[in-house]
Amino acid sequence: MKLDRDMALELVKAKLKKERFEHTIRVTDTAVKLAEMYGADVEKAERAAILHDYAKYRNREEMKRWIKSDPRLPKDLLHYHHELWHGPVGAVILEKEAGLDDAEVAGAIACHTTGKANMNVLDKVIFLADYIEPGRKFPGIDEVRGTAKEDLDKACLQAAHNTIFFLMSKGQKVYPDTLHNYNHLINIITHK
Ligand code: DGI
Ligand code: FE
Ligand code: FE
Repeated sequence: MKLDRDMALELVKAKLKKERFEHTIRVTDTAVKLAEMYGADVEKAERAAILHDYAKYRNREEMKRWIKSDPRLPKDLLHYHHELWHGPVGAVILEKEAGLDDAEVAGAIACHTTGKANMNVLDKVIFLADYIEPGRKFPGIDEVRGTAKEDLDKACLQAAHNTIFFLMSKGQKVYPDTLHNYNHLINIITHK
């Protein structure tokens, strides 16, 4: 079974609350624009954006079971905030439950919350679209939106920086991939 655009929309509409579905549509519009600007596969960006929060409202115990049982899911997730689980778990259950058979789309969904070192252009588009979609009101967001028009790496770096800053200000743990993403983007930008 191939998961086409309309099927993907139906699928998430059934799983998400109204506001979350509206966020998903805004992320999708933003991701398509970014993909066109930065040369990512537009259809894959659209599909990944539609599906990125598919597992957002999954039962926490169920997600825990997936993390424990699926060899592809990093076990260290269990030691970090459950908010981080819906991306990696979503990627796996979309393959098992919904016939998603595109590793690049699944990969972008998996890392959309934290980022990771060495993201490809599709990963970056989804990571950034989720951060800058027009409904977001984070501190410093307008600067990131401006940068997103000029430099994808720099905009991702600003988003990662802001998220780490926010987590530290609240005394929260930072997941290693969140830091790996930040460090990797610093390297890219200093060598440009
Ligand atoms: O699912 P969304 O709400 O659309 O957005 P998201 O998937 O980016 O999740 C957002 C939350 O994830 C936000 O509250 C910040 C948080 N987050 C991102 N990186 C980390 C993190 N939380 C912790 N505890 N650690 C991280 O490294
Ligand atoms: Fe998310
Ligand atoms: Fe999201």
